[in-house]
Amino acid sequence: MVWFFSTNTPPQVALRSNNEDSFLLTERQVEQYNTEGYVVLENVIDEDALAQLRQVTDELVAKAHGITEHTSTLDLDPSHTPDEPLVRRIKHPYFAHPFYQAIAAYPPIMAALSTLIGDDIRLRTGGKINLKLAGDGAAVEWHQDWAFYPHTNQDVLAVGMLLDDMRTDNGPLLVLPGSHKGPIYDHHSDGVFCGAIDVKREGLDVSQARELHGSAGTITVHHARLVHGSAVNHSTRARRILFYVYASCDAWPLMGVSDLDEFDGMIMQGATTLRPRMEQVPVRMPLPAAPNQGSIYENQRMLKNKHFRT
Ligand SMILES: O=C(O)CCC(=O)C(=O)O
Repeated sequence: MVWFFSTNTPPQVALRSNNEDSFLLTERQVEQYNTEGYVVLENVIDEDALAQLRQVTDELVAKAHGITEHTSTLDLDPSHTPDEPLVRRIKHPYFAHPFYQAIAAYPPIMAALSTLIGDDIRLRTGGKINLKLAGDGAAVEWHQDWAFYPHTNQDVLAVGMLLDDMRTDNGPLLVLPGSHKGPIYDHHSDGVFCGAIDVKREGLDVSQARELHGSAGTITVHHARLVHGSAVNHSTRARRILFYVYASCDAWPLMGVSDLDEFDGMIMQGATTLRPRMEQVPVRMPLPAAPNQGSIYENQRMLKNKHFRT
């Protein structure tokens, strides 16, 4: 594996071949994204990159040995102990290791996304890896990413890079097809943002939800407004996914930009603009903020009527 570092360009992952054009989406895949709000793309991450992604992740997780509290990178499972470490999530991996920076700009992923949100692509935030470990890897309650970060237009999506095979038994990502065209549901509990939908209270029927499956190296792409979640992993196999959110460079966060250099420093491809594109989009602001900050698991603790059994 070769990394190229320079002060001007993000590090890059070496490709098996210069064939990123073959990752441009077909009309049918674009149509699926537009009508159903998601698409699953197999064999996007090649074997070398996947091996390195797993290795770097294992190294980070090993740092949980001996610690008692969450760190800025490691979100610990409630049953974690210093001797039997259990990490639930790696927070902001982009800032934790250069390889995660490289994989964020992986050319096949950029090629695939350019067919959906155009050639000017910005990474939003440092991402996360949900580890959903074997045994009882934590559920993620139903939610819409848009509820966390509304933008001026909806060319905003999340990419999930599968480190492990994802099947029915290990807590696959569940999506509600077409829900990205519906309302933005209330993600509040007791008047405070909790990052989860009380599906009973909101009258949201999730019985038609679909499981997303794929082998390690597959990527999932879902629209920021799509309702999604995932159940507990009761299997003997981990289900680790690296999630990155990308937006068209002209989609600006409605919560504001506090540091323009940092914002523009996350452009993976193309050019910035100071003229956000405005669309008529439904919005509920994620305020007042959740008292339990740190990760979605902490936020969602506030939800009273949990859908997934823990
Ligand atoms: O890990 C999962 O299954 C879902 C994760 C997710 O949607 C999130 O963390 O926002």
